[in-house]
Amino acid sequence: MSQAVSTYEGWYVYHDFRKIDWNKWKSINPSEREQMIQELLETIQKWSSVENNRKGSFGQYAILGHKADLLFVHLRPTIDELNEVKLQFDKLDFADVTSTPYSFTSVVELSSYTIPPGTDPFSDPAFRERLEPILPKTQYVCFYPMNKRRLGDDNWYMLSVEERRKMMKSHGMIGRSYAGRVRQIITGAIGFDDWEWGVSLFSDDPLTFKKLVTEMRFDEVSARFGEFGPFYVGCRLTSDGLTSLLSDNIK
Ligand code: 76R
Repeated sequence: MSQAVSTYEGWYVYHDFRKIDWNKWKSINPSEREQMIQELLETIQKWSSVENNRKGSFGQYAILGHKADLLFVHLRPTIDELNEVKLQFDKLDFADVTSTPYSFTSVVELSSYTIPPGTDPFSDPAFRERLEPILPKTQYVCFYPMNKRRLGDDNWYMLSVEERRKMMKSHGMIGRSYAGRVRQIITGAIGFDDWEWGVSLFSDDPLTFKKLVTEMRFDEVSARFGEFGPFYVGCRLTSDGLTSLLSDNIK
C-alpha cells in the first residue's frame, strides 16, 4: 500500500452555478422584478460581509456559454454555514426563476508534498491565510473539477510518496512561474462530491487560464494523471453589475 498524502484543510467551499429562466424573469412585472433584485442584493450584502471579520469569503460571477449564467462562490468555516447559505438563496423569490445546472462542494486543501518534513507549516502566518483565503478580486474566474487517474501503470494512488512529490514539485514550479498573473485555490472534494478536486483560478487576463492550463497539460502529473470535468469561465460581478445583468434592456 502506498502512503496517503497528508493534507491541511481550511474553509469549506460551495460553488453554486445558476441558470436564469429568462422567459419567466421577463414575464414578471417590472416593479416585482425590482423588488426581487433588492431582496437578492440584501442577501448578497450579508454574504459579502463575512469578509470583514474573516469569517469567510464570497464572490459572484457572470458565466459564459450555455452551462450557467451565474456563479456564487461561498467560503465558510463550517459546512453547516454553507447549507444555511444554500437555503437562504433557495428561499428568495429570485431563486424561483433560476435552476442549478451544477454545484460543487469541497474544502480548501493544501497538501504536504512541498513542505519539508519536520517543519510546521503554521509557523508561517501566510499558511493559515492560504487555508482561509479571501477570494481574489480579479476580473475573471475559471473553475473545473478534476481527478487523478487510476488506470494500469498510470494509477496515482499506487505511486510512492517520493514519486508523487517529485511530480508535484514540477507542477508547483510551473504554477509559480505564473505568480502575479494568476491565483489558484485548490479545494479537495474526496468524500464530498463527484470529482476529487475543484480548481478555481483567478486572473485579470482570461488568456492566462488557457496558457497555464496548456502548460500544465504537458507536465507529467497532468499529462499522465489529470482527468478533467467541465470547464467554466466567468467575469466578476459587482452588485451594480448584477443589477444591470438582470435589468438592462429587459422588454
Ligand atoms: O501550494 C504550493 O505552492 C505547493 C505546490 C502545489 C501543490 C502541492 C501547487 C502549485 N499545486 C499543488 C497541488 Mn496546483 N494546480 C492544479 C491545476 O489543469 C491542470 O492540469 C491542473 C489543475 C492548476 C491549474 C494548478 C495551478 N494542484 C495541486 C493539486 C492536489 C494534488 C494532490 O494532492 O494530489 C491539484 C489537483 C492541483 C491542480 N498549482 C500550483 C497551480 C499554481 C498556479 C500553483 C503555484 C501556486 C503558487 O506558487 O502560488
